[in-house]
Amino acid sequence: MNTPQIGIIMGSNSDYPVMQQAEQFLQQFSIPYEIKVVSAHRTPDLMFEYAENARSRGLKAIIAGAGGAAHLPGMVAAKTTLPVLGVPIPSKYLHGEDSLMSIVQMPKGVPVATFAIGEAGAANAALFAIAMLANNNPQLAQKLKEFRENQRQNVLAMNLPSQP
Ligand code: RP5
Repeated sequence: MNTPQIGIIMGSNSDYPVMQQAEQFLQQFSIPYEIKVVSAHRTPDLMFEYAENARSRGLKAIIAGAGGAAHLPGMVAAKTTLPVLGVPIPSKYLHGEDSLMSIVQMPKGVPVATFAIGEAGAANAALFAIAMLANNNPQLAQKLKEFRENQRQNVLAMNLPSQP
């Protein structure tokens, strides 16, 4: 059994369509991961337990997505010294700007690496976690390089309707 290296958590299953982007990248790069709903305000004891035990269980980083008053990434970061990568989830009335402000404005001393609102943020959080793991894994670093090269080729092959 592969020990999970990255934990993906989110405040609600309604966050999953966004956080799935992170999951897909971890799958694509064959990173052992775990994924679950952990709510800061609805399951605070579970959140503390998760954060406190994350390092001893072998996780190397936690990707945490939350929306609204999005305190999950910050509270998890308060209870672990693992890198915490925060993904602001788009919210109904403030469209995720509330989530972004909640996650990005961590007071000095307890960092949360904050990504873009929504799918791009979730995808980039996973790619960032993969880049961290790649520091000690040359094979993974090579895969990441190939991924970037594919993207480069895709852009070079792009044509516009009015382009000669
Ligand atoms: C947050 O509240 C979650 O992260 C989610 O983005 C938001 C709404 O949750 P639900 O009402 O959909 O469960 O805790």
